[in-house]
Amino acid sequence: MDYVRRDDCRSCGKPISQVLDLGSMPLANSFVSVEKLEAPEYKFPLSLAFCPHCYLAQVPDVVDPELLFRDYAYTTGSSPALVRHFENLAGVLHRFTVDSQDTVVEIGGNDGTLLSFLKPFCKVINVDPALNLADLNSGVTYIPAFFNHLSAQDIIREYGRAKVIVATNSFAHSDLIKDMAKGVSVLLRDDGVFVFEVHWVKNLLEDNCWDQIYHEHLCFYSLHALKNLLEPLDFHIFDVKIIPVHGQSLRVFASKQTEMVWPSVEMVLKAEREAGLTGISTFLSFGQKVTHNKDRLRTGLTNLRKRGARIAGYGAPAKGNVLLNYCKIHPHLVQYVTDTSKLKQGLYTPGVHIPVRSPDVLVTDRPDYLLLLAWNYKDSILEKEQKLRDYGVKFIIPVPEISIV
Ligand code: JHZ
Repeated sequence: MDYVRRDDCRSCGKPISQVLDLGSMPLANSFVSVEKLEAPEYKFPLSLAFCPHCYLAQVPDVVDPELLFRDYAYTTGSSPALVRHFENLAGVLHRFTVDSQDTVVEIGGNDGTLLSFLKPFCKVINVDPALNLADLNSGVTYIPAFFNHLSAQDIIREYGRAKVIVATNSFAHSDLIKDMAKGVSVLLRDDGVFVFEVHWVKNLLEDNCWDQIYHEHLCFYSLHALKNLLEPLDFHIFDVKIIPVHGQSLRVFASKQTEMVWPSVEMVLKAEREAGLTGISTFLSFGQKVTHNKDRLRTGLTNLRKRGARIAGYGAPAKGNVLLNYCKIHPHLVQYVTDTSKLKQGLYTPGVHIPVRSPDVLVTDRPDYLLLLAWNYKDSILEKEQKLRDYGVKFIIPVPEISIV
């Protein structure tokens, strides 16, 4: 089946409650070729739910992962800020791999950006279901598979157990998160460390970055929810860092052995309690804020167009496609979007079918406004595009509140 909707929590199994309905949504990374523009597209309900028992915020709408991840348009290496981030993370992981025979396994390692920084020092394996990304992983062992307890056992048979297992965002991409965690437990050496990064639900709510909600992102974790998920599986979360990635993310360190727990863990838990992340009312008011943001953005763009302004989009991230579709922004409002990824250029955004072009077009065609869909790189993009801004091009930042710079 292509789609199922669950009414129980994927972490604790108890009933969940819907807090936001984003309607029928195409798959956020399924860019469309010109030949397929008239063909039917996959669209599925998209909503957010909260589990009042273990505090996991989650998308209950589960799309077959074969449709989502086998042919993947997103490449990490297309965003220089992210490449720098992974270089930094590689430095952190390198501290846990003292021996050149140690193995680092990455779950969902995409184009191998992170592992490329580690491959001079240890053995590196990328387990990622995308069939189209294998060739980008030079010098990295690439296993085109979904990570679960079965693939973990296959890896042990062929390569042995891992000193480090790392997952950046992919730990939020699976419906079967307990199975993924069990796979980590099987594959990880007893003295090993599981390091993962996930978008922090506190940031989702406070910075109103609702466009991060799509079928790939099935879990929006708090540290509370992560402890409730991982501790019964005998993991100890011993450290956590708040990092400025995709808004704000958590970098979590867990092991199978009891380690000294750093004060950071209690600090994050305290911040979450104060932010109301263990109560459903916080999530319900977020839902209302999202509807308001959608209405304002659509009205604002419509008014600009009525006054004759030309608007394009900057970046074609997956989240941008959620924003364009939920706000019903068609090519009559935003003529085209630009993206640095060659895999996206020449295609059309899913659902609303806005053409994706190379950023080079902006040198000659200067629109009046650029809707910043890749808002998570705002600072670096505004700096990089200073010349365009000097020519009078304005950037529209859609979240947390609409602003024009
Ligand atoms: P970016 C991806 O989401 C998908 P996306 C995935 N599901 C996930 O979990 C999250 O990451 C975490 C372009 N760009 O990183 C490059 C420019 O054009 O926000 C990218 O296509 N010019 C794995 O897709 C896109 O924008 C620029 O100057 O929301 C950014 O995508 C820069 C900096 C980026 O992730």
